[in-house]
Amino acid sequence: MTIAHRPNDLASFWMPFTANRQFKKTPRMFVAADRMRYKTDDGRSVLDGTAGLWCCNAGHNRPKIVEAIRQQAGELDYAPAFQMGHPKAFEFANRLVAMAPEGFDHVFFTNSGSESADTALKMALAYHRMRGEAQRVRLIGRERAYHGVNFGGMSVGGIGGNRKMFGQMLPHVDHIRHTHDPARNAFTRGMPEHGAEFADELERICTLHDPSTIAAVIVEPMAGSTGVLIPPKGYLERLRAICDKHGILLIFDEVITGFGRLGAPFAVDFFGVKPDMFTIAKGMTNGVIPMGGVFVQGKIHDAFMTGPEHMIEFAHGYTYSGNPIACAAGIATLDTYAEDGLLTRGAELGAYWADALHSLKGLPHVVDIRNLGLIGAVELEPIAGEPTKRAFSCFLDAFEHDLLIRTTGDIIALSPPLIIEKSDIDELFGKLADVLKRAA
Ligand code: PXG
Ligand code: PLP
Repeated sequence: MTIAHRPNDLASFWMPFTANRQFKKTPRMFVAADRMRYKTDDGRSVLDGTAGLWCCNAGHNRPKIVEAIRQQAGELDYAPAFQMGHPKAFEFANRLVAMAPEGFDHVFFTNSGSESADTALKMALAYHRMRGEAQRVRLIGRERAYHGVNFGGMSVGGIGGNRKMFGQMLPHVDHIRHTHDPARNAFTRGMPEHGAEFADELERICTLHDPSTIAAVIVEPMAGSTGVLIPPKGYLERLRAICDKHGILLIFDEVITGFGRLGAPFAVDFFGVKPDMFTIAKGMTNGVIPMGGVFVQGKIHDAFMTGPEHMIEFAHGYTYSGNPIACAAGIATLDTYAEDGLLTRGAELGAYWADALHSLKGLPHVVDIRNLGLIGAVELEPIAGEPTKRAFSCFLDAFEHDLLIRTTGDIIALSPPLIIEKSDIDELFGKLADVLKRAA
């Protein structure tokens, strides 16, 4: 086939989180996308099993979103984010607050999940300082957590490979253990039974550091990037109780779980546990335009609204916070989610999805399968001495057979657009079963 869209020199672009040398020897290029399918530069149609990178929740090329972006670009392309406003930012914020769980009255805009994580951490530190508790400087994360790649999120993050090259990071950070416990929970459908007590490690850390020095605990309510770790029953409630007891803020990172991924608008709705703040990105604009945000409870926002009125209350923000085109895309995204019923579609399809996913049990190398909402993970036994190689080979083989999956370590992660149909689910798991049967 012709490769008309392929650039003739791939050297200049240093690709993110990519095996650059491997990629540039055998490039994998998408040139178009519509709904559940990508099109490759050699004309193949590839089923999107990952909603891009967990972000295109309404699928691709959705007309309302495309049109909103076109219109906004021709009407108001950019307005200064600091000390100036434009109507779409306020409209989008109002729409978001209206759909957020009760109490999350304000939203701060960023451009990515990484910026959202760092923004939330800075808010937590500043909040305590505004209230006269400036000694609360510690931030607690969790092993295997992903909160993006900026210094704050990396520091509270817990994926060793993302940290080890970068020196000391933020001071005053500690981590509780992760919740993965395959010995007790392998092949669980939905939330695992065992492991609520892993939250008690926070109490130990409080004793060690003196809880009055801890500003915030940040966790993904369901850890996505590390390979889909689903919180054990009762675990998040216990974290909340320990934070409450010691006056510590609890931050949920909903960059992946937000906007319908679990079958409810947010993980806060799904799990029924309320943090003090939560971050969003990805599905906020259907992944089409970069945007992120932090929802905060009224008490957080209000603590800043003191002092002379001409003074800036929170010395933080980005050139593109509330960018008009991003806001227009976001509003159209929310309309699309509502029209298609996507924020609860995961609840309707979840059982069918889980049945299809768990039918892979017994195939070669499969040591665990996990699911929640429209998320799935298949954990493989690593090749001895060559971690990640088996899953990466599966990724390459799946792509050659017209299926896009994600892998992290030796875990295959699935998170399709929420518009997925039962026939697509059958196709996805049929293809994946063949991949696993061929796997070395
Ligand atoms: N927090 C969480 C919980 C995330 O999942 C980020 C922050 C960072 O967002 P940005 O927009 O800065 O990338 C994320 C991003 C994967 C994968 O395949 C996951 C993410 C990004 C890319 C790939 O697991 N999560
Ligand atoms: N670096 C320099 C030199 C800048 O002037 C700015 C913003 O004005 C930034 C970084 C931050 O950029 P952004 O607001 O897009 O995050």
